[in-house]
Amino acid sequence: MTTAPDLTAVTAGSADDTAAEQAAFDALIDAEQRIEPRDWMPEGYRKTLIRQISQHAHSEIIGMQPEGTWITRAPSLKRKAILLAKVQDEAGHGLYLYSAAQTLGITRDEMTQQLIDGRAKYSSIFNYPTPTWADMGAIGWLVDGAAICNQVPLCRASYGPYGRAMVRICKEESFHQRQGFEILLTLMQGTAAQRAMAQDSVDRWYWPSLMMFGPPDESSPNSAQSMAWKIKRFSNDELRQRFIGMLVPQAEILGVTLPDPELRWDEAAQRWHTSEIDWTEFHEVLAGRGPMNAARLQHRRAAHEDGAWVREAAVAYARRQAEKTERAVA
Ligand code: BYC
Repeated sequence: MTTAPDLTAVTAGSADDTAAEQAAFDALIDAEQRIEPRDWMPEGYRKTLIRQISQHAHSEIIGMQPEGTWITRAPSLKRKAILLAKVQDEAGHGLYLYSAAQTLGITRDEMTQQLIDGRAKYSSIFNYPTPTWADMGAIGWLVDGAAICNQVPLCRASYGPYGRAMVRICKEESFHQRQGFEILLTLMQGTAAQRAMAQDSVDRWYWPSLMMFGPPDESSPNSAQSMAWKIKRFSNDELRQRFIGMLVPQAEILGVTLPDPELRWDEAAQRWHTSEIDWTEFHEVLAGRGPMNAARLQHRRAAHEDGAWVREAAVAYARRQAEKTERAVA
């Protein structure tokens, strides 16, 4: 339904022109200025942004599913209203991000097709199940907490539409994180069974939330270039460390235990010492073999097919409106 902007005018040119354009692009990046959709940009920069922003958009859209199943089962009207608002925010984030990616010359239809065909990646974290209400707390606290650590620096991403979209998204994520923390706090102040449910949920979500930051720096093929282009501002491991530092005091307030017996602050190395993350599990999930990969994609595909009549009706309506305008002008 959407058409890609014609970018040939800003990408074509002689070798001299290209060198001058590259120099102008480099100067903008060096000066911490923003690159805007109509500015010249290297093809690799465009592709990297389309890859990252579309994966991020898909994550928000698929990320509605694990929580969406709890909307009808939330334990009170107030909890239901809050969860409904959070899931709606995630749909909104997906839409801002798809719009930001569209400014780079890919259509919404292409991105959707890549997702439902299983060709696109989305965050590994959304391939885990949500069997208990406490999972709504753990997702808010850990998953949105990790998202904030990862995404606050993205507000300064060099590509204007991405950085600006992230500002609003981060404000909303911070509300999401607090609501998750508050769900866990309430459970931890409840009965023994509620405390056990909260701890079990933290045990299941802790390691996958650390995987959200991506592979270790030495096995992250995209980091160096993305940091040079100032899309990413910190490495995967730097952000993971920052996240652990944020969790430790909060876990103490909650009264939950982070499920890593080796976790401690290493004063000499000035970093958190942790057990080894299970990278085999991470790669299995990325390869589509996580506990919920197939169900998530199947659900998204079915929703897309069920919505076909809405898209067709919108196109037919737009056509009729255009014909009406044409007749009025004639
Ligand atoms: N899951 O070279 P690397 C949310 C892929 S939604 C899956 O380090 P990069 C929320 C990576 O794509 C939050 N794939 O890559 C929503 C790459 O593969 P390709 C989602 C992963 O891009 C609803 C390969 O591994 N957040 O908060 O430099 C409810 C090598 O990695 C993952 C974002 O999308 C992963 N965890 O760095 C609640 C943030 N990690 O593309 C909450 C924006 C890595 O080369 N994205 N891969 O085939 C980023 O900041 C970066 O893309 C990453 C990875 C840090 C994730």
